[in-house]
Amino acid sequence: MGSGKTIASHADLAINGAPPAFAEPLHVGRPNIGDPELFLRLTREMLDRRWLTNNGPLVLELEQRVASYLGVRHCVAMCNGTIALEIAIRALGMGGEVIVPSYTFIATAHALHWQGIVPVFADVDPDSHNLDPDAVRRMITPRTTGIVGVHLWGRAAPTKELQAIADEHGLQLMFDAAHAFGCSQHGQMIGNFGRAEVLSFHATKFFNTFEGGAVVTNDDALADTMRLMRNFGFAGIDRVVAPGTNGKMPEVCAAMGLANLDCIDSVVEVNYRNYRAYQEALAGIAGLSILDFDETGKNNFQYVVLQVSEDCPVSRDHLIDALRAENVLARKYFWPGCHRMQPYRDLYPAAASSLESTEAVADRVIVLPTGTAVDVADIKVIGEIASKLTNC
Ligand code: T4K
Repeated sequence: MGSGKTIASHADLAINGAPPAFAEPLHVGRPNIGDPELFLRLTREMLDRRWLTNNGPLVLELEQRVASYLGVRHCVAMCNGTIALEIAIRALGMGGEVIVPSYTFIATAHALHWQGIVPVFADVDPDSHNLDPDAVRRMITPRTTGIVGVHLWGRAAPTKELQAIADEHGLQLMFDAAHAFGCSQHGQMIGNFGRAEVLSFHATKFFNTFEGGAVVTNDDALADTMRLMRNFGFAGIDRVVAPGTNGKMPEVCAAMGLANLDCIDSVVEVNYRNYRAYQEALAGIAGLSILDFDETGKNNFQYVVLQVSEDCPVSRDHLIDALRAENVLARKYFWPGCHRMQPYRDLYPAAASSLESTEAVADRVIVLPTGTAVDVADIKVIGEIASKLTNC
């Protein structure tokens, strides 16, 4: 809730010494809590059952409900999205070099590097922020084994073009769909593209299980392999048939997922309302624009992405500082790009030369607070702050 301060001039801005517009911080990624009573009931029942993890009934129910929501054959629930990525990458037999965007959360690159695979960063399309298929083609070498596309902000990557490249070169294709639960492309739910897609149910995602994630796939054998890998390679009591890790989702996380699943439509409604309110509040401000979504398909609208162009009278970083002074904790996701973070910066110093659009996009984006903890009145205040800041 806003503090009620009037923003009539520059002097009213917190960056110029005035009190902040918001008494409490507005976060990007404040968790949405669907049905707390259902969560508590499911948790109580879990405690009574004394079945806390290892493929318990709540995890099985969540897997079945997520799979049917997405229209996909298998959902393999995991302890988080990063382990889900690692397991999917390994189950697909990727090695050598794998092509990924650099403009993504660092987990996408780390999930490869962690397993001794070289992430080869391909540039993005500056308009969509997703992988540019031509750039992907340019990065293919004899050592390339796969492509990990990312549906950034929940906006689908160019799945058809990437599948064509994968087919032509005999590469594995999977997607990091951490942002894209509940989104679609060409009438098909995300979760059905490539050989597998990875979801994140982290607390900051519009649908959360505290920590959690899943790999979804239509490939029966791949799902079996990933279930083995998730549970140390156990194929039964005392029988280990393959190397594995511990990627299991605990029951309490599945309880949270089930309590949130019934409410996702109402969360999406709030996210959509906020997205439209931001568009309205920021309309007409020189140099600022909200990245739009294709409303002919399904979107979760969980990220409101503001782009600050070169003709904006103030810099992106000044805007961030000024918003933070007002207690609007906007973020520079995914600045500066994985290739400018360690260890990749030292390992692959030449990568930057082919990532011109990645750097340009990373330098102009601000992600704004949204979700059920943010209301339209808050967004109007943020609009007034931006308007005063840019009206030099
Ligand atoms: N691939 C992609 C493309 C991803 O974006 C991610 C995760 C992954 C893979 C990996 O999935 P997981 O292994 O995480 O399941 C956050 C999240 O931690 C991360 O899950 C997410 N992407 C990324 C985009 O955002 P940070 O470092 O920005 O988180 P943090 O701690 O700064 O939290 C963000 C804001 O949310 C803060 O202002 C505070 C607020 N917050 C956070 C938590 C956890 C709350 O208000 N309550 C909370 O409980 O990475």
